Amino acid sequence: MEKFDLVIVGAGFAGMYGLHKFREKGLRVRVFEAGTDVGGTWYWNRYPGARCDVPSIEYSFGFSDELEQEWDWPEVFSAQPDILKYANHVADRFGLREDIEFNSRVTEVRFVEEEGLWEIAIDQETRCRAKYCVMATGCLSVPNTPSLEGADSFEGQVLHTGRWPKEAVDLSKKQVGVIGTGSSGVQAIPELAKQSEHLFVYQRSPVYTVPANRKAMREEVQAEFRKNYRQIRELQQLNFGGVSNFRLTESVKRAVSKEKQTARPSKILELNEETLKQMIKEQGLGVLLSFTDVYSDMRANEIANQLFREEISSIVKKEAVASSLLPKDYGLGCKRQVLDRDYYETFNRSDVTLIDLEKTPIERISPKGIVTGDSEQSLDVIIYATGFDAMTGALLKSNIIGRQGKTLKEKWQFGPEAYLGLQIAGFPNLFTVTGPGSPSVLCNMLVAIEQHIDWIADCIGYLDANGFSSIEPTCAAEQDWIAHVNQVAEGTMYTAPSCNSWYLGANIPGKPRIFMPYVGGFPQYKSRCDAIVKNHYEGFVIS
Ligand code: NA7
Repeated sequence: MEKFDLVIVGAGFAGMYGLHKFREKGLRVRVFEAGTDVGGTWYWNRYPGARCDVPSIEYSFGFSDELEQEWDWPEVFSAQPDILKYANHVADRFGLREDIEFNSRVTEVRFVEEEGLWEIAIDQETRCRAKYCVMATGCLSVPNTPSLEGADSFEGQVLHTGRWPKEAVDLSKKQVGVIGTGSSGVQAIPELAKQSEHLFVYQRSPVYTVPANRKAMREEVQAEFRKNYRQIRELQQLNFGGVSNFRLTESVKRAVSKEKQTARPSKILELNEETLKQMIKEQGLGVLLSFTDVYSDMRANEIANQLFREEISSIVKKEAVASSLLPKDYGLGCKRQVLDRDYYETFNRSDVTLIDLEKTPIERISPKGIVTGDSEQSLDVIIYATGFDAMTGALLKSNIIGRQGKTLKEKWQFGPEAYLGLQIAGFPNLFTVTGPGSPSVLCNMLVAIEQHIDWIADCIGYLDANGFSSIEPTCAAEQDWIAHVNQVAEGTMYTAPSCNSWYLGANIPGKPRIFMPYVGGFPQYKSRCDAIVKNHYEGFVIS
């Protein structure tokens, strides 16, 4: 059986950077990836309209000056094909593919206690062993396909946004149904409407979405970024969500230097309705997201929600459709913010029909289409834009078995228990990248990934340099950390009783309702990780 120093599961951005970093440290590394190429999220999510909701400059690696200097982004917010191109460039530039096995799904990760090694099974056949195992399996990588009665009987084509085919999908002259109006649905719907003969949108919960920045990257802006990358990366480290807001910072500086300019008010409760409406008119709906009290004060939240609803009602021409599109049962800030391009305008098209599942739920899928209430809609294609088993899905699906044969599924039956989202008690030398309990999805993922990989690399370096063979957290440290994660999430919009989000696991029937990411902010999290190291890996058992 082949033996490595370290195995990485997944060749998305976390696995790619991990491979580069651990190899640099002199380790013999092997990566296993289920897809046929690198890119993770950006490999699988090829649906029309797929795009990143973090600016291109921020959503890029900061570990290599050369990489930064040689890469240009065509748009301020990147589309999926451009991010995938970047991932491929990184793989080529750093010669990553030679240590990645593609088409290789990890089906079991078992700790062989007598040997102190991890044994990794690929496609239930080949096995290899490694001292360290790094799960770089992503936070949103296991698609959620709801079990709807009769789903298998459908005779047309079935697609999922999170598993979109590589080959072109021809929707022209097709009656297409799309289920789901989260980020993926909202991004895809305007494009699907253009491509299909008629689009039927099956909406269970309306969404709060604001127009995305659609600007092309100007040469002088790219040049400014290129000159200031070090400062950008430093600012990212200091920002709550791992974004530098570099140009914003510059323009704020310029604004402040002009004596007459005053800083933008930070609280919605400080402004009257007329002023707010004027601000929306001038700066767009997104301005509502910039007030801090919208996320912490229910009154402020409802003012923003109401202004949002009024604005949408003015875009959507048919009153009944507008009314269905307005979220009423939960507030802004509960779910991950969605950005769109012409989402609401799409519902003014005559070839788009909204089916409000709150009024007429899906009864079943028939061989010919979707049955809601008494009516059956004939369809050629059904597209599931129904999200993911987030944060824990991919880890649990990998069948991880720790000390004394205890499975991760058993350990996490009441919700994920991990220390810093990096390690799990009972699973020595196994690391999770952006695992539950870390800022992960509440942070710029690339910043979160680099911090985790660097931390793991330093940790392994420390173990190897000092002749230690194993590290794992204590149960007490794990419990304390989880208590802290819950405590900082309490009282935020994320955990409001009316909120049902994938952050809470609420999108998957039977999944324990627990707020999974760390909401205390990236800088606070990072300084905690660093302090723990300084304190001789406080909370970990090293042997
Ligand atoms: P999301 O945000 O989980 O959205 C999934 C959508 O699918 C949402 O509208 C769900 O309605 C809907 N859904 C889920 N199950 C069903 C069933 N059974 N029937 C009808 N509708 C259903 O996933 P996305 O892929 O859009 O986005 C995930 C993240 O990826 C996003 O936040 C970005 O970070 C990138 P619900 O709201 O649960 O009522």
